[in-house]
Amino acid sequence: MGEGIGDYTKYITDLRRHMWIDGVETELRRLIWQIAVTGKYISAKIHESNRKLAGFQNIYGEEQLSLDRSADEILKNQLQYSGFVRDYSSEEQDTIVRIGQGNEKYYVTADPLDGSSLVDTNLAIGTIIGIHKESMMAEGRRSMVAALYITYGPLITMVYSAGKGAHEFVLNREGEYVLSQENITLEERGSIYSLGGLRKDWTEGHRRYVEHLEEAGYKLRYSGGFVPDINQILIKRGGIFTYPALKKSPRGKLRLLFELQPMAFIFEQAGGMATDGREPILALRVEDLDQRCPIYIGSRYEVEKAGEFLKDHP
Ligand code: AFP
Repeated sequence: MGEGIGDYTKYITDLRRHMWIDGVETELRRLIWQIAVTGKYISAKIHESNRKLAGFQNIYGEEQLSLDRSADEILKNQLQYSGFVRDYSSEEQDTIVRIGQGNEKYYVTADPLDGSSLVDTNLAIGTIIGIHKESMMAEGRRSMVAALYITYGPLITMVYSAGKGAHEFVLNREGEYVLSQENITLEERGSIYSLGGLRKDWTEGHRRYVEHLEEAGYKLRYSGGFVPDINQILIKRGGIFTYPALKKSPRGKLRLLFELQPMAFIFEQAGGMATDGREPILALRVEDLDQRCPIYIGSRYEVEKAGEFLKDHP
């Protein structure tokens, strides 16, 4: 029998086949694939790191970059001249960097290695990516076309959405991303909560909200790594992650552009919600690269309930 299309696709790794079947635009498909591939190189860097960070020298007398900066270099180099990326911005860059010729379709934001302070404890960490079709200094809902995160844990997994649902892939022994969970959909409510910030710094409204969850028997799950903590809420199909406004820092800790927008994009695609306690994250305009923002992200019940408590006790 001739090599029909059905035979051909079995040679394509699941990630590319999945995006192709989903009708993801060709250049976006190739861009997501290129970024997913960097996950392998970043993972290799994590495993080769010998617990030393920036400022140390390796045996050749070269300054050893911190893992964050190494991951950023890998991503930027992979995307430079890809033909798809006009501008690149990341937590490791002071400004938006023009890495293309200026006529490319997409703009990429990155938290190249979030949670890097956890590496020496061998806890899971991750890479967070946002893909925009116009300048990233805008509302996410208008500029974003895709988002993905890679979790470096016992397995390397990648969750992406290009606006057609949220899907998880696992990197297999052959170095291919194989589909593990398709069209992930959150329940109306969950049973776990992940709470950032110190209790003594919480506002009255946030404290009352947390007490409400505790009275309802929610289980605490918090590692200090945004990516694995968020990933747990998604894979367990519900619950809430929050890093709230604090008395001394009303904008909280996490960055709107590099951390919150991509996760909000994915969670909305999975039927969840993401707000700053009042407004949807994707409705907020990015005013500067380092803009921080409180976050309530997870299943609908918990995010809406947070809004009620914060409205009654600002
Ligand atoms: P690092 O990247 O410096 O490890 O910070 C991780 C992080 O930005 C995010 O991944 C966590 O959700 C948050 O900080 C944890 O903050 P706390 O240490 O204040 O709980």
